Amino acid sequence: MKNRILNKIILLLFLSAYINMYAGEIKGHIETDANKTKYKAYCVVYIEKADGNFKPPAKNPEMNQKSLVFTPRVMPVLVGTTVNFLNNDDVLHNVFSPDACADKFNLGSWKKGEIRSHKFSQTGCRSVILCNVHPEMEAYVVVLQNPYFSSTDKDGNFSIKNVPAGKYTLKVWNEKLKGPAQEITVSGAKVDVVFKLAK
Ligand SMILES: [Cu+2]
Repeated sequence: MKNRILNKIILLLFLSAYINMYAGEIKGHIETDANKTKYKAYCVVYIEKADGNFKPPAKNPEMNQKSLVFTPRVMPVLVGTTVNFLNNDDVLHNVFSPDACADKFNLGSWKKGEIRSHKFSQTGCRSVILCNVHPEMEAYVVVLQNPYFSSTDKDGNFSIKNVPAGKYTLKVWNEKLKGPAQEITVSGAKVDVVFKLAK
């Protein structure tokens, strides 16, 4: 009996080492029509569902307000993450979201150099972030089930590192454009993916 348990433990240890050995990177880029290239920079590529208990980062990610612009415009976060909204302008902003999945939060107004925060607790929420004072200000927080996600760079490139070996559904989110989900298998090597986005 003891031996059997021991064998099981050894098998599990080997299995987890094996899986780690074959963790890989998902990388690729976004393609759009020639008149929609600006959206390449504002995509989130993410694994829809992964096994595991994931903890939000110890340090809250920050969404800056500078020169009447939210930066980053699109922020992917693990569910349970608290986002800090930092006012870097001489004027007051009033940051809020009308979305129920983000508790319709309204942080009020605060001075330059100060921070107010909101915790995003609903997986699947794509919360628009707005300012009551400046209607042109707009950003998005994309709330995800696991930490295997990537924002695209200005050319639409993305990279998700240290993904455990396995089969996954890889998705892309953009405020305006859409692209089909892709079934991928991670097994040590790099997985190259191209998403073609359209309206
Ligand atoms: Cu504002």
